Amino acid sequence: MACKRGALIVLEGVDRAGKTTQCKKLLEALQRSGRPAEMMRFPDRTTTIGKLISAYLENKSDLEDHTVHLLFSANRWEMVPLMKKKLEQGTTLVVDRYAFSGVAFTSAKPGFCLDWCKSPDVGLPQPDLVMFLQLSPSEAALRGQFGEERYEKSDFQRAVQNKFQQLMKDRSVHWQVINASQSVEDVHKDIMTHSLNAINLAQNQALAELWK
Ligand code: Z5A
Repeated sequence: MACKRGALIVLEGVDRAGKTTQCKKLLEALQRSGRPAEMMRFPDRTTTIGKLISAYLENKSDLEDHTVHLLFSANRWEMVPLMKKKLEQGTTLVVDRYAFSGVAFTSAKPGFCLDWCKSPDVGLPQPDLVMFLQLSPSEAALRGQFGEERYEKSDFQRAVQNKFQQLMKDRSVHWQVINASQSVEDVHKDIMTHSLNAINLAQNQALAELWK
């Protein structure tokens, strides 16, 4: 490796757990401390595939369930060359949702198993750290009503939470559960500590492939 690589850091969690708030704070803190860092989010709604996904989430179009699952995965794969380039250049990537959301949301639908849902994402860049922002449904409710998008319903979100719990049993992924019911600042402190450790460790490790 010509230079020390950046770390791939993912934030996952249920609706309103604070993922976007914390990704932005982590990005700012890393940049302030002089560490090269950029943020990405999935779905990335700016691409052609992302626009199809966005219309589906906004209930402006209907897509068959397998089809939309594969589109979410394709939306990650289309970013892989850029992700690898940035990581190799030493830039840490802070990512708002990744393949774990893909699997948790689709496998919460009737007729889908975890293994089928994981298969299109096998081989994606393996995150160095996945922080799961844990928040109970009652605490999430205090943060406002659900929006208008397709998956924003409490029964479905509970099923998604169960699927995340199943995914977190997999020791091949470096999971860290974060108590997201703390104040924004306290959550940030926890996230910063774990992220700095991951950045230090990643520097001397090759990037692995997810679920391989
Ligand atoms: N999806 C999928 O099906 N398959 C896939 O492969 C992928 C995704 C990648 C994308 O939504 C949808 O696509 C998502 C999963 C599915 N569906 N759902 N539901 P999105 O990415 O566009 O939006 P989101 O991820 O659903 O956002 P969110 O979960 O609603 O929010 P968040 O990012 O976790 O939280 P936030 O926006 O940072 O904060 C929410 C509110 O809480 C806000 O008012 C904050 O000011 C407040 N907040 C944040 N932190 C705190 C603390 N600590 N205390 C008090 N209040 C707080």
